[in-house]
Amino acid sequence: MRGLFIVLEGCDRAGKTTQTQLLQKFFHARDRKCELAKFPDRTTSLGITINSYLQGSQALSDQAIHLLFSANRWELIDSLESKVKNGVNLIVDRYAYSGAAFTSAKGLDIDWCKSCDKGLLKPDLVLFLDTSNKTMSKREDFGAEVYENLEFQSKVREQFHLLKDDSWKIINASGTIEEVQAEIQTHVLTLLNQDSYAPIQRNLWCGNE
Ligand code: Z5A
Repeated sequence: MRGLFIVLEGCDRAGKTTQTQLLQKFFHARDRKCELAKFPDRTTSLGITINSYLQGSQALSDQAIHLLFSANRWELIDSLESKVKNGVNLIVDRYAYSGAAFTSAKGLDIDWCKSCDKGLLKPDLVLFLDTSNKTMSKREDFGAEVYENLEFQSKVREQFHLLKDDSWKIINASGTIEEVQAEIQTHVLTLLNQDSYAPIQRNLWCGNE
């Protein structure tokens, strides 16, 4: 049986990294194979350029950085797909939804933003960690990178909500770490209890979304 492909999305400091790590423990406690991935993946040569942009040391046009974020997913998708097909449950911290939400929040056309990631693997489940921008801004290190200001983050949140589809579950991320994880596990358990899954497909944004 293939693994599940689960994505955690949300605005800055929503708790995605914290929750992906706890969710991996949840899988391991059930003797299920589980690996984590994260976008941007700052370890590749494209990722190193993205990192310089995010830290403010390299300027790039809005279009160029969007294409780099997308290319960073395309350069890694074969390896991610192979893991899922070989039975690894994959939990991914940010994906194409971040790409479309962040760039369209700058005013670029959302359909253009989505088109660059059209045909990537479609997740089985997208857990959107939703919380107020005020709550996020109080969390550690908020403000360290280029997009981390409240006005921009509220636009991003609005754009995220335009991207919801049938694979999305909205999680209230304002609770304690344990409360958020409990809500996440409820949705994951529903999937884990299924006897089989439809084949994973490279059809993100290929339908009517
Ligand atoms: N970006 C883009 O523009 N286009 C794209 O295609 C992609 C990304 C993929 C870097 O992303 C930037 O890239 C990001 C979007 C853009 N810009 N912004 N904003 P990143 O994922 O590498 O980095 P990040 O957004 O800054 O996220 P983060 O640091 O990974 O935050 P997080 O994972 O959501 O939160 P966390 O690390 O789990 O928690 C942050 C702190 O809050 C930490 O001290 C925790 O202990 C604490 N925390 C977590 N949960 C709670 C709860 N429930 N209560 C209290 N405290 C908590």
